[in-house]
Amino acid sequence: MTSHADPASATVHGGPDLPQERRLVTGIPGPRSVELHQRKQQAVSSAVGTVLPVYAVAAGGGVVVDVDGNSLIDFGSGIAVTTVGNSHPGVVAAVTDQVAAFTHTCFMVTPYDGYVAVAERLNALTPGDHEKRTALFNSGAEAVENAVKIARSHTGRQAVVVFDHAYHGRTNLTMAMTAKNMPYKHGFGPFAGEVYRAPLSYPFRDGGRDGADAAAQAIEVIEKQVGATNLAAVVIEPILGEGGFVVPASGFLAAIAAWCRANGVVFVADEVQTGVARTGALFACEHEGVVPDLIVTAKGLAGGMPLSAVTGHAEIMDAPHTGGLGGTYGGNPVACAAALAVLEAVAADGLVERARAIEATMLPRLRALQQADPRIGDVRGRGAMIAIELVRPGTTEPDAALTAQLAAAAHADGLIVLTCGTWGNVLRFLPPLAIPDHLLEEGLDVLERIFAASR
Ligand code: PLZ
Repeated sequence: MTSHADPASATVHGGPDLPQERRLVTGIPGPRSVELHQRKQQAVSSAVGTVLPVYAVAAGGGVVVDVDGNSLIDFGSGIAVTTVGNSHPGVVAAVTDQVAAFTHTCFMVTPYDGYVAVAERLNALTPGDHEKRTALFNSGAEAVENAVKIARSHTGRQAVVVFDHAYHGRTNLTMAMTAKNMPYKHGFGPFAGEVYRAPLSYPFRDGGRDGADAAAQAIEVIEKQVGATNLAAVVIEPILGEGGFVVPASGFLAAIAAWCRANGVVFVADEVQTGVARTGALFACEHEGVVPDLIVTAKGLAGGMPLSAVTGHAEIMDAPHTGGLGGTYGGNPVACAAALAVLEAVAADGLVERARAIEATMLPRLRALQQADPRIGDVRGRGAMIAIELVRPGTTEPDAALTAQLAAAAHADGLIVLTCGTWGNVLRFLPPLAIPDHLLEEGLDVLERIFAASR
């Protein structure tokens, strides 16, 4: 503990035993958070933003507790990471044991079982019963980059196709793959070459065009502007994350995947945000019956420990030369121990079903809200990945100001929500799957209240 730490925080334990309640004892942010935030501004680059400057001391189940003793309902999961719940007991035990045994050897120097076990689990759990291999990394962006390296090595081709509204990360290659300029790319060029963008199926904004039609349009762009024989990989989020929780029309993904297969192009599903039970399937591709050649996972995989993976066809994964993939920390033993505990919890706690139950609670209430409020243009999503797109009534014109106002109102009322979308006009909800029903309902009560108050 440093001299700056709040003495009270040392005695606070997180996890599901935290009181599962929304409790506001100060304004949001409270005085201790305000003080910490002033320190942050003096010490941390101002380029690292903060959605909600309440400083956490504990979290678990469906709440985040701050330094002032406020307990906020969590509809964010640290951006879709704490899917099994913060400080899940199984994760805490596995991490504690591993930390006590050894923290690092580097898998490329003297390997260990945990890495191999995570690879085996991902090979078994990801869609398709073909022979698979996995490589582990630290962040989502790093894994996406590696998927591209693997696809290039396998195909001997260079071009990469991504889609409108895509988000794939903030490293140089993944910035090029990400669609939105502000805040992700602005002033940070030049970007990596050989990245091309195709149109996406976006039912709310393309007149509900059917999936096969939208795919034909994307394929036309790819064939005319890139050429299949130049193309190493198509990389797509099965449900968009930062880009606005867009669910492509049914058939879109399958048609793109089939075209890739017919043309020797590696089809990569970026399931960094959607993977590991979040959408009411272990992987979001499953909703569309799509088996990707490579699948990228991160976020929900290790309960908050930094870990990401590329999993796919053995012959694709084995294409790069030995030593061609790696990194000092990739597949760190503590992160691997956490991932094994997460995957166990997903099965033991029935979290795929839990995500579906969360959808079944959220969608009807949000759709009822939409009936009463013409500013809600669209309610969409799957599982515990649900969003509201806000527009000027009777149009599809994005309303970012209203979105920011509603997010701030939710925060002030003790509900953590995030925004997203190319136009910043989407309110998104990503509760931990460990959230109890009464908090899920109360979070929805808060949303109803703030929508009513803003009319
Ligand atoms: N691919 C689909 O959602 C990360 C980014 C938050 P990293 N999304 C949250 C921010 O503003 O930086 C993400 C994603 C998809 C890749 C990534 C990148 O994952 O672990 O943040 O690198």
